Amino acid sequence: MATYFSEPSRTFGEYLLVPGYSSSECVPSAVSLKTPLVKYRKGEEECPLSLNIPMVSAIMQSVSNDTMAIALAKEGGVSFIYGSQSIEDEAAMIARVKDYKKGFIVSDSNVCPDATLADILALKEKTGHSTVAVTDDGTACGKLLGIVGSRDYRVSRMSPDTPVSSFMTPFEKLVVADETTTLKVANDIIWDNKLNALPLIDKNQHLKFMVFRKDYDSHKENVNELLDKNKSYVVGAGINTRDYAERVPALVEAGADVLCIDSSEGFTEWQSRTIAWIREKYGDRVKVGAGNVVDRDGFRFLAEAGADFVKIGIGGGSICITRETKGIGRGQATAVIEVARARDEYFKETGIYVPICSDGGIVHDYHITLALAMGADFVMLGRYFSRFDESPTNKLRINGNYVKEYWGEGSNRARNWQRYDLGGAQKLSFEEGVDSYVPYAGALKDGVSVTLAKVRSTMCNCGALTIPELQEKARLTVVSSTSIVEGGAHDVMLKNKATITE
Ligand code: RVP
Repeated sequence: MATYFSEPSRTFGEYLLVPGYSSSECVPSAVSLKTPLVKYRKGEEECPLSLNIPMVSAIMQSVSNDTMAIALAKEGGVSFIYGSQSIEDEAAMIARVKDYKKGFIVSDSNVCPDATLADILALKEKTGHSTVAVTDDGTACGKLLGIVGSRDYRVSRMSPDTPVSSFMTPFEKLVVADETTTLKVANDIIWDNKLNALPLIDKNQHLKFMVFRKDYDSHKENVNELLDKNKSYVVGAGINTRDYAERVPALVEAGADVLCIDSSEGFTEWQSRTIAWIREKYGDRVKVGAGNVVDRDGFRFLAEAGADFVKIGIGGGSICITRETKGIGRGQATAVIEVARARDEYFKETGIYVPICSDGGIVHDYHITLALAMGADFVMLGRYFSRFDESPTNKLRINGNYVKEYWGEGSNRARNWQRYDLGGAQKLSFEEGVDSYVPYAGALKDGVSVTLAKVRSTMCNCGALTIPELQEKARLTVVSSTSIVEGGAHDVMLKNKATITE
């Protein structure tokens, strides 16, 4: 006979934290959000790889590219670059993150000299950046012929088909510097010459980087940034259970710090085979997470297979329709609670702490705090990060509102069949995800800082200054549907929705 779970499967929105005592020392600025990313042994002084904030970005085409990875590592988290692309392209993204030099930007707005004013305006709309490099071949590393800034043209007085070469600031009039210039010297040149941007070129006049005046302050502000021992940003990469023998070596070679098997269902022989292959080839040197699972048995299976962390969540993602199409999954809160117990039990038995990640279904910022309180070591977010400037997707205006595109790996747009692969035909037989829009939310740095201010504040309300302390002290209650209504603004007329008539 089938097994029935005695508890219904619940999600984050059904829980609240009940405050505990907070002393005068329990203030948000004293909270540490440091958390382990990969497994460690009891007694080991430090986890081999930790996060400075408990957030990682989802292994998705519409979320985690190199731009996202750099932005998130600056804040202390890690992106897992999506694996549903060619091995070469994924490795190139990893290499770009590792090669990234703080303050030195590879120009993302470039045109040929025969481009027009209309092209400049379209590019500005797409990237949001007003400084455009004019290079002989229109690429970020072509021969630099000039720069177009917003002061070089007047839209109201110029025809849209005016060629760029007639209004750009030509190379002869530009202040440029050699590619070996340090950031400090570059910033001095910017200040001395009152520039907005300084192009750095090689000896053949080819563009290498841009240094922007507006970035000056942000270089100094990233107190939480997550760096490896060579001072490059830490980055993760998604892999699958099919082409790992080719993909893993390429990603390791490119410098990936941690890998994760990306699958909708992780309790499979395919995952244990993938981990075994990695262990045989690299021992413990290459770190690899696995998942997704939603219960104790799934966790134990992956922990015993040697996973460095285990990811939890089936069917809870905002773009995911797995539960509707296949009838499998589990409420995210229930899954996290059970897997956290299994993780603690495994730690007691073996002395090995295998971190767990709650993946998907974070709708409100406080859901992150709930996930941590329920035992997650960190959370993976897709929708949340897709809304920011740094996600790889287009920003559009729909019905007067700015939105960004966001699509699932199981949608026809991504067609990531390896994520849903059960060893059959190499294709996506039916969709398990949708293609959607999400409200645009500006710069990642600003969004993450507000989110984490809320997390720190709630932790203090629970009397906790660290994530382990929160997990120990948290007191959680299930809420009734009526009390959920009580939790929002109610029985008042919201000012921004009310129409005043005299
Ligand atoms: P969310 O943060 O709620 O948007 O969920 C993101 C998660 O959803 C991903 O990390 C992944 O586990 C899952 N996902 C990605 N694609 C799909 C799908 O197409 N069904 N689901």
